[in-house]
Amino acid sequence: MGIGMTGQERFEQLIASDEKVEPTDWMPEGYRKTLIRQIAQHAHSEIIGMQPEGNWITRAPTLRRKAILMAKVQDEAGHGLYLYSAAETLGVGRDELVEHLHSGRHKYSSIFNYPTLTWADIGAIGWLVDGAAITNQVMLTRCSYGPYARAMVRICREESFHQRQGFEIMLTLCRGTPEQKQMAQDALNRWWWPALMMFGPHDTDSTHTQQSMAWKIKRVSNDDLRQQFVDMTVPQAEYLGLTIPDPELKWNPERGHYDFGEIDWDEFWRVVKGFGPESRDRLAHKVRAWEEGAWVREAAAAYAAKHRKEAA
Ligand code: FAQ
Repeated sequence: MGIGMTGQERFEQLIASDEKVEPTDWMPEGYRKTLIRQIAQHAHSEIIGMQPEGNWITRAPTLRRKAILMAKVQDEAGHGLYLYSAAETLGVGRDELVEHLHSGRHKYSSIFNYPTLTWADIGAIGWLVDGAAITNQVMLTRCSYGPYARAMVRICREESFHQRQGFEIMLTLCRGTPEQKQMAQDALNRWWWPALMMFGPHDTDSTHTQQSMAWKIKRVSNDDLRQQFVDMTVPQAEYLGLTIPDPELKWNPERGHYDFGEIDWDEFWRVVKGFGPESRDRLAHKVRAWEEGAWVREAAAAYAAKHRKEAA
C-alpha cells in the first residue's frame, strides 16, 4: 500500500490499474456482497446444472458417449466446488450458501429449469448452454477479484471441451438419419431462446451491470455478450444445416452483427422467480441428495477429526 493511502484509495487504485483485488485487501461492502451473490449463483448453477445432463447418463447411446457425459457432469461438480471456495475467500461459509440455495433465497441460472427430453438435448446443452457459458466466462477471467478470475481460467478450458463435445453430438445427429436430424432441430428449437436468456435482462433493465462494470467484476454487458453469442452461433447452425427458430434473425451489414427477435421476458422472469418447467423438481432433488448424503459428510468430518487427534 502506498504510504498514507487509505484502504478505499488503494482499492480504487487496484481497479483503475487493472490489478487484482485479493481476499486480504480492503474492499467496499457492496463489492464484497455483489461478488458473493454472483459467485454463489454461479456455483449453484454448476451444481444444479448437473441434473439435466445427469438424467441421460444411464441412457447415453454408446459406452463412449456415456464415459464423456460422466466426465462432463463431474467437471460441473468440480466447477461448483472451485466457485464455492472462491466465495469462501470473501468471508462467507459454504453451509450458509448451500442453505440459501435450498431455501430458495439464492438464484441459479434459469437455463437449468428446462427438461432434457431427448438425447439431442445433451448435444444442444453442450453446444448452446456451454457455448453461452464460455462467452460469459471468458470476460470473467478478467474480473477484478483474483480468486474468481483465476477459477474462471480453468473452468473456461473445461467448458470449451464441453462445447465441442456438444457440437460433435449435434453434428453426428445431423449427418445421421432424417429422424436424427429432426431430433437435433427439435432440441435447437427448444434450447435456443432459453440459451439467449442466460445472459440476463437487457442492459436497460439490469440492476447490477452498471456498478459491476465500474468495479470491473463484469467487463462486458449482458446485451453485448448475447450479441457475441448470436454472431458466433449462427454460422455453426448453418454448418449443421439447422434452422434457428427466429424469423427475425438476419445479418445486418451496417452493424456488422446479426439482428434477432425479442426474448419472451415474461417467460424469463417466471423461470427466474422459480416457476420454470422443472424448477420445483430441481430444488427438491438437490435437497434430497443433501439430506441423504449427510452420513458421508459426518463420516468425512469424523475421519478428519480422528487424524487431527492422532497427529497432535
Ligand atoms: N438466471 O442485474 P442483472 C454454467 C438475475 S453457466 C437467473 O443483469 P448480474 C455452466 C440476476 O441474478 C450459468 N437469474 O444481474 C454449465 C439479478 O437478480 P438478483 C451460470 C438471472 O448478476 C453449463 C437480476 O436477474 N453462469 O452453469 C439470470 O449483473 C452446462 C437482474 O440481472 C453464471 O452464473 C439468469 N439467466 O448479471 C453448467 C455466470 N440473469 O441477484 C452445467 C456468472 C439475470 O439481483 C451444464 N454470472 N438474473 O436477485 C454473471 O455473469 C451474471 O450474474 C449474469 C447476470 C450475467 C448471469
